[in-house]
Amino acid sequence: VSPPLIEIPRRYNAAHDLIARNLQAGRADKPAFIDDNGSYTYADVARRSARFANALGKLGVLPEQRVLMCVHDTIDFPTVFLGAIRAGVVPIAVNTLLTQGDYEYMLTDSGARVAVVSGALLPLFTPLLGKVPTLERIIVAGGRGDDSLAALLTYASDDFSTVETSADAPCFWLYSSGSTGAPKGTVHVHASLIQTAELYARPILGIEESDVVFSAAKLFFAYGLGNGLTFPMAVGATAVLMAERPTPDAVFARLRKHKPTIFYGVPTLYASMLASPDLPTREEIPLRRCASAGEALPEEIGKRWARHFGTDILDGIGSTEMLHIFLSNRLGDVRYGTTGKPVPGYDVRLVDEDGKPVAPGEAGELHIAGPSSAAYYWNNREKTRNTFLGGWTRSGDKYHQDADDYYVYAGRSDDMLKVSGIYVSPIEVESALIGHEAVLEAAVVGKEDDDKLIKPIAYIVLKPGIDATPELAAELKAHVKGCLAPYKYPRWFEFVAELPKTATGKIQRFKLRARSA
Ligand code: 3SK
Repeated sequence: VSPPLIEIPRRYNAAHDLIARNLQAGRADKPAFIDDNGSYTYADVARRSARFANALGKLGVLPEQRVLMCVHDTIDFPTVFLGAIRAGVVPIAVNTLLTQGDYEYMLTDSGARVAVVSGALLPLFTPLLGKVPTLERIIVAGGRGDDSLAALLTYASDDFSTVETSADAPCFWLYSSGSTGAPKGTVHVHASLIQTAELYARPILGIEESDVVFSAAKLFFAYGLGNGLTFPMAVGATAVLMAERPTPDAVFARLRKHKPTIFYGVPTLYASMLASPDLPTREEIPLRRCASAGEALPEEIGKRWARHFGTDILDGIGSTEMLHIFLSNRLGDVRYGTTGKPVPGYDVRLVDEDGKPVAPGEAGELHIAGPSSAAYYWNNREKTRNTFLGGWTRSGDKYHQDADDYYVYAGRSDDMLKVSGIYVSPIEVESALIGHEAVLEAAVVGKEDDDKLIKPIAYIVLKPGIDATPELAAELKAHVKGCLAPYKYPRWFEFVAELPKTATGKIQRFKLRARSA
């Protein structure tokens, strides 16, 4: 395992660094964030975060205690996230699309005393006050009343001396969901945010001070947090925030209005954008970099995007546990259909079920070692031990290397299908299906046939205006048989309106498996 490439001082506060570096560089008056209501300079971010840090003190929240934040992408997100970190308090940014039961679990598990919640989500949280014993107060982001974040900020002082923290101290958490079991509070330390910016954003993405960035992936997701907060702040760029759901139309409106130079999305979004008649022309938007993660980017989508915009999509993979992307394509070296090569500063290995390195070309589980790895899972020794192995972190993703050493995604370690005694990668079958002109999205899982033998079943989302017919199913079957080894074709086809996905765009195969059982 390589030594870290970037040294971080022992006494280090991540939020202080991200703010102070911009003020010291003379960027106080430069827009740091633009949301649907306005534009906020680096000085505004410094002031707002200082006010929130002071407000937490007034509420009696102490360093190392937790604040849960369920906040849409507006200026309130950086205010709360950075303000808490400056106060030595640990923010837990959670997915805004979950159920009341999920939030109850996270509040109970984390013991957060305060929750900051976007107004629209308040009905899910109010019943938890009194039910979750540790929860004392809910602050409403976006509102105007006595309980609002706006009121708290109005009455707090701008003067705040950041609490001294250690580079290795818990800084923030994100909840990571597996295919089974309760979500895990993933504890990240102060040094990790800047490591992801220095290892991935600067050298691989090539982000610069002059960039305007827009991430369709939300800030509560590790991918979005780096894209829309850490990376622009690390270099003094400007980030566009969007509270709305990232539909193609919502994204197009921001692209046209703010003209970002860097865009970050997930493959499903790229595919829907390309399928839309309202896709902006390359002349309308000065895009110079695009990134994708969350699921493997189909080759065809990457190529069509690059042809349309004249800019490649840099497909990569990261994880909540590693905080951001550790394997990626890079500028001038994009091989669509692969996730590229390791980001310098990270080591990767492919291992078999016994933890032994696989033979060249064979698929194995991807393990990663690098300086942005989470410290542990809160309250979960067993899963911590199972995931964090010495310096290595298990990803649960299967990869193989092609003849030129590019990494090719082969599904989750538990997704591979054994059909007639031979492994079939559902991803490979999906890519073949997506290559058919009628198919927008496809997901393949295993289903038992009459003999209780596993065979592939395909769930298909068709492009708008195309009818689901038995003839089309037969055509798709023939298409896959024509592209892949004959045993790999799906034995059944189900046409669906949409695929079940996590907030980050990953297909929830376990739901499809349950549906096909
Ligand atoms: O899903 C991913 O590929 C990803 C990328 C960056 C950060 C976090 C995640 C989960």
